[in-house]
Formats: sequence, C-alpha cells, structure tokens
Amino acid sequence: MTSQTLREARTYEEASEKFIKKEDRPDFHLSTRTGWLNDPNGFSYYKGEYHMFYQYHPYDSHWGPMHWGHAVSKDLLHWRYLPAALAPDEFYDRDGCFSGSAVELPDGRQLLMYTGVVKERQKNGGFSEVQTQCLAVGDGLDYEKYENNPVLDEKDLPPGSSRFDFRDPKMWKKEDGTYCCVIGSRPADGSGQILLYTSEDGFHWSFQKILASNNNRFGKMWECPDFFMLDGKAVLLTSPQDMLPQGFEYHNGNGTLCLIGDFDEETDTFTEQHNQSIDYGIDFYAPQTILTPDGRRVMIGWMQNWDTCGGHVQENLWFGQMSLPREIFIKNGRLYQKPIRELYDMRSGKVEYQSVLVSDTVNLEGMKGRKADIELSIWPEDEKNVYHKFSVRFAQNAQYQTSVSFRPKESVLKIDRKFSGSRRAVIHQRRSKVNHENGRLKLRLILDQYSVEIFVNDGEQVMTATMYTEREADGISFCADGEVRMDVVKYDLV
Ligand code: DQQ
Repeated sequence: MTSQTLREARTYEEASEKFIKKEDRPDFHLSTRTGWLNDPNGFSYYKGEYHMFYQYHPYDSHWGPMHWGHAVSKDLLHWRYLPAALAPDEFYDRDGCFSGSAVELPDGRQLLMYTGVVKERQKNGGFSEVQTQCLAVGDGLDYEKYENNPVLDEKDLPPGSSRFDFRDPKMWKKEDGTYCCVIGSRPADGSGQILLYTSEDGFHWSFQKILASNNNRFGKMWECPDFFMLDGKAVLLTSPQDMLPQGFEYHNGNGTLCLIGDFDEETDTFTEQHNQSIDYGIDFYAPQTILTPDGRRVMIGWMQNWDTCGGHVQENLWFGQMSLPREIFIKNGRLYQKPIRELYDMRSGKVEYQSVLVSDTVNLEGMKGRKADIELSIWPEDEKNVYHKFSVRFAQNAQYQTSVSFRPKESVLKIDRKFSGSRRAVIHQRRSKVNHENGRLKLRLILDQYSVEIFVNDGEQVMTATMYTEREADGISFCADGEVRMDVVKYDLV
C-alpha cells in the first residue's frame, strides 16, 4: 500500500519536473528528477535494466527529509525517471530513509536495505538521530516496507559502537545464495569502522565481524561503504567524514577512501595493503558499484561533496547529479577508472590536431562545446628545457572559465573553477600529484554541461568538478608557459 507521504512525493515530482527544461540539465549524467539529490543508492541490474535510486528531497533544492528517487537505464547514460521508491512514512524511518542498496531475491522480487532515521530527544534538549537498518521489497516500481522492520538495530552492534552512526548498508549475494552486507559505524574511539553482517535469506541478519577499523587514520565516521573483489584483490570503498589532509593524497573535510588488500573467505578477514583517494577533484562522494551482466565493475558517485555544495543558486528547481559510470580495475596495486565504454557510442563530430605547438594561448578551429570528450597528449618541445606550465581552459567565455593546469617541475595537476560563477567562499581549486615522464602527460576530459571529469594517464587518477555557469560559456583553449607539443582530439557527445 502506497502511503500518503509517498503519494504526495510522487504527485509533486511529476508536476515539478515539467518546470525544468531538458537543456538545463546534464545530458548523460543522471540528475535529480526535481529538488535535491545526494548519494547513489540501490545501484543494481534488475529485470533487464540498470536501476539507480538516490537520496532525494523532492520539495526543495536543498537536503531535507530523505526519500529515495528512482531512475532506470539500459546503458547507464540515458536515464528514465520512475516514481519515487521510498518516503519517510513509518515510525522507524519517519525522519529519513538514508542510503542503502539492492539485491534480487530468488523469487524475482527486489530487496532494498536502507537506513531508517528517527530523531530522539537527548537530555540536553537537543536531538540525535537513531539509525537502524530496514528492508523494502518490490517489483522494480513499487516497494513495500517489511513488516518486521527494523532488521538491524543497536542490539546488533559490537560493544561501544554508536547507535547514532550506523548507516548505509551495501548488500551483495554470495555464490552459495546467502547474503552479506557492510555497514558504516562509529566505534568508541570516535572514528569509523565497517561492520560485516550475513543473512541466509536477506531478511534475517546477524553481525559477523568488524571488517575494517579506521583507528582515527582517515577522518572520523566512515560513510557509504562498498566491498567487492576486483582483479584478485579485495577492495573496500568508503567516504570518511572530517578528514585531515595528508600531503596531496587526502584533503580536509569529507573525502573518499579506497583500501585495497586481501580477503580470507574462511575467516572473513580483510588485510589492507594500500590506501588511496578515489577521486582527487572537488566534487565526488559516496560512490556505489555494480557488477554488470558482462562482468565489469562499474562505479557511480554523487558528483558533489558536502563541503563544497553550498554554492548553488537557491532559485534552481534541481540540484545534484551523479558522476559518469566508471569502469574500475586494479593496476600496479592501485585503483584505476575509465569512463564506461558505452560513451564511445555517443561520440560524433571528431576534431583532431596533431603536434600543435603551444607556447602562449592557442585557440583551435572547432574546439568548443560543453558536452565533449577530449583526449590530450602533451610533451615538452625541448626535452632538456621542460615547460613550466600547461593549461586547458574550458567552459569559457569573456567572463567565465574552468581550467586544468599541469606544472611538470612540481608534478602537480590543478583543477580550478574559481572563475566559474560561484558566489560562495567554498573550495574552488584542488591539486594532485600525478605521474609523468619529463612533462609527458595524458588527459581525457569529459564535459557534460555543468561538470568535468578528468581522467589522468589512462585512469590512474580522476579529478571531478562541477561548474554551474551558463551553457553559452563553451570555449576551449590551451596555453603554456614554455613550449609544449600537443596531440588533441575532441568529440561532441550527443
Ligand atoms: N548521506 C546519507 C547518509 C550517508 C550520507 C543521508 C553520505 O545515509 O551517510 O542523506 O552522503
């Protein structure tokens, strides 16, 4: 039975989306149907289509009581909205249906697990949010909340763990037909841990063990975990809150973390070997992955970040979009990412230049656009006298520009959206160390109206940023301090 709260959300979103013009949205990145979107939820392949649910506040372009929005796609690039799937309408989730995941049950129904949130009055008069894990079962369109919700609560936490920070279950089905899930939690040391739970049938869950402990190394609470095997290694993704910077690897505030190691299935033991950021740009958080029917591990993140999304304009009817789907793999012990290969099918209008000398500002005929796939290779004109700096400016007109620049002597790549229309004093630049051989570097930039995703050295690193300037700012130019040779090819993405 659809609750009144959900019916109202569904009626509202249908009416409200009509006021948002198609051309005011990104084209092949999923954006919110209306209002606000954050984390990807329930990313799954079900009944022949990809399903993406998302943290959703339909009534406002700011975060509010969390619903689950819903969209489906055949290729992860063209999305069709479905009615909102969940609303905060039960005693155990009345203050929000927070992030979660989806699996298919043996009888063909889809099972969602999400975090139910209830505000509880504290002795000091303030409120804290009690978080439990809840289920809903559906057919890909309508979902019925489980009568025995919540299925995991404070009784299922290891001693000392907080009942106020227990969220974001990511489930998967094992080959033997049983289920596992990882959940973010806060132990007594105030930082983060990832808990592992198991279930025979997807409905009855029990605590297995602490899969990974932060021990105050990477920020505090660990949100939105995902755990899977990839190229023979075990990979744990999570998004830590309250990070302190570490060199160029991690920045202050909400960040992303990828732990790579080994997993012993007999004892459910994860042994960490390597840590890194998932994305080195400004706007990426809370990614979730899926195994596609043809065996690819594909990751999509929220293409914003809590610390930097305060700059958007109040009057907008929508705010929040997902990143590109990225195929991920392990190479040299690191996480690599590439835009999903289906993007090649969207390429048209090739513009190519080879061995262009860039020593000042260079504008090339046909090099423009806000929905573009640009591949660049650069090297120094004189190997013995390497250039100081090379930049690509895009989303550019007389007033605005966003840029990526590379300083080979410091091995630093910088994304800069300071001149991209923001009227808020939030972070607009971020730097990352990158690998290069004497100034030789490869970049692939994907632009889709209001975002850029920069894939460095065939996916060794990615830097993501949004820029909400007018679409007419579509210039692309190149400039250098010193002498750079450049091969560049650009396709429109349509
Ligand atoms: N967003 C959700 C939480 C999650 C956080 C609330 C991460 O479930 O921990 O909207 O962005």
